[in-house]
Amino acid sequence: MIKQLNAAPDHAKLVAWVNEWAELCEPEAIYWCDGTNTEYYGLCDEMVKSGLAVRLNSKLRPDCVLFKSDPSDVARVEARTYIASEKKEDAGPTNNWIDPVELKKEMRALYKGCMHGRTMYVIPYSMGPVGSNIAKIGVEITDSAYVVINMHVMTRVGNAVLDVLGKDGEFVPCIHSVGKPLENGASDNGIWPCAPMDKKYIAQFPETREIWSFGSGYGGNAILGKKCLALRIATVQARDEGWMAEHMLILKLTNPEGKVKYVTGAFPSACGKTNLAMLIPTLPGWKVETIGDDIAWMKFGKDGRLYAINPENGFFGVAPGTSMHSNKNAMLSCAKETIFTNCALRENGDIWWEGIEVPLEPGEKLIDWKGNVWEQGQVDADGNKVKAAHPNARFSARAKNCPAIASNWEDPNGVPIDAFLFGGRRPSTLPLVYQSMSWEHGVFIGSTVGSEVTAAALDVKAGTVRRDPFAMLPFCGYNMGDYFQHWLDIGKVEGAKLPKIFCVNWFRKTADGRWLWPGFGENSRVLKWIFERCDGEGKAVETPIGFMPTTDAIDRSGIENEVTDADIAELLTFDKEGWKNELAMIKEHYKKFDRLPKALADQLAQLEERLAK
Ligand code: O2Y
Ligand code: MN
Repeated sequence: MIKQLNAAPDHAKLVAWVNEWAELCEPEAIYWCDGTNTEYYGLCDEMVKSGLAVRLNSKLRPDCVLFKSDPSDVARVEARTYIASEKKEDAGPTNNWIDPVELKKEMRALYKGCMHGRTMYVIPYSMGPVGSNIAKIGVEITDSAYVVINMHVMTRVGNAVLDVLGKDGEFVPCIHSVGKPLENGASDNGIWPCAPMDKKYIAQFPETREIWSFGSGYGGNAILGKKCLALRIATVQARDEGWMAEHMLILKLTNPEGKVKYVTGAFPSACGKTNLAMLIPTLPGWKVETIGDDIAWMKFGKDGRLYAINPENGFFGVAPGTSMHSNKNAMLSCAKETIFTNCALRENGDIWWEGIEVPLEPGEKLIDWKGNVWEQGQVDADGNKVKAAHPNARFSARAKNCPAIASNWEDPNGVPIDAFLFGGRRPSTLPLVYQSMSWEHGVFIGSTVGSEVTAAALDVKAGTVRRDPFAMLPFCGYNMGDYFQHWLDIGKVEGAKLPKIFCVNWFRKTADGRWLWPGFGENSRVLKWIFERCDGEGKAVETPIGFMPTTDAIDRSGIENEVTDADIAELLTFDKEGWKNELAMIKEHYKKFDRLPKALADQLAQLEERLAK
């Protein structure tokens, strides 16, 4: 008999679905999450007691816990992430496709009895402010209390969501198990439970809008509201319902006169997306406030503008490299009530990671993310530096604790978007900023986003660009060519007052490898030009790639010595030869897509013509 730890809600379909999974997974007990602090801290206490978590020093880091994962379970696993659409071509050439019927058969066998000795938690959650007409409801079943507390931070959980669901409301069913049954009264003994790599599956079923995840307890593999629902499943819903689900930050930009613009931005990983969302402007009088750092859902309002909500409730931020210098607001967001994963533990009971810019005591010994004693400068048997924190170590911090969070970040109607930014790490060719010539040209820019990869790291030719269109390659739940078409269709909606589209590149270097642009808070100078362009102002010249600022259009007051006249000229040069090479690379990139819209092929041809002039 499965213990019922509390009462099930009055929603027949939901209860039947939970019971069906309970029958298969055979948990010891079922618990319906209510979303309260009592529940959250109770689960934290349980995990601290059982050795799965460490409570941090409450004076230094109040109400914070630290987890260390299994070394095999430290990131999203793209190779085990599937789009299980009925037809392979609907997943497209850039997704891992798998037959849904076969997969369900295989996964059902894995789920059989997988929750022995564990509690099955049922988490009703809302992506977006509860009750917003842009928000969506999901219900995640999981056997991981770590997932429950992360869902508390990253989504809105509990009774308020059940109230919106009522007796028959729609929800996206999400099933998750760590895939480690506890037989005959065994316990985890403080060891992060997960299954071996070949048993891990993160599966999205776009036609039936289901998510099935097995074997991993980490991040986007297990916290199913985030990448699985808010992107992979939501992209499909957005396509069918005429809205947009994007891998974009949302920021609120206020000028010295108090005028506001809302800007979203899509960047591949390691481009400082969270830093931009929480930027502290160096330009006097300008203000940036955060609406979201990772995902934007946008719907047309009656006025024809796109209104965006952040479907999330927190930040699942990369810890290494985050410091009071690189992102003060992120550091303050995780000053309390935060879940840390795979960070190092200091003797004083605080966390530490590479790049935190907090000096350690001389000779101080830490516990590294693997649980070993660690000292600064430590090297392994091959002479490589041992890292105290895993490079993908994370903080799960509440958005409400971010000092830069905008007062209207939870507006259920969303915020009207003025500009879309696309960008990548491009040491050459791409200027600091330029504006698209049209919506279609902007979609072309989005479809070519990418970052240059370091030749040494990947054994590739220097200058190779890894393309990540719209920063959506791992997150689009259907054929990427159809997704491009959806963007083009959005541009044709009658009466639409669309955001302007810009490409930014904070990562330009000189030929001898010097950064040309200081980045961080100085990026506010580029945001200022974007703000002006949205108002039909801001000096620009038309070039074959789009509208580029004149060299005096970027406000360099106070940084003229750091970014010289020569530097800004280089940052804003149209590099014809570089672009001819870029064109050839884009042609190669476009060959990957089986359903490339004609409008994008036309954009490519038009660029080629302009470059030939
Ligand atoms: O490794 C993970 O599971 C996290 S990945 C992630 C987390 C927060 C925001 N974005 C991402 C991403 O991969 O885009
Ligand atoms: Mn992301």
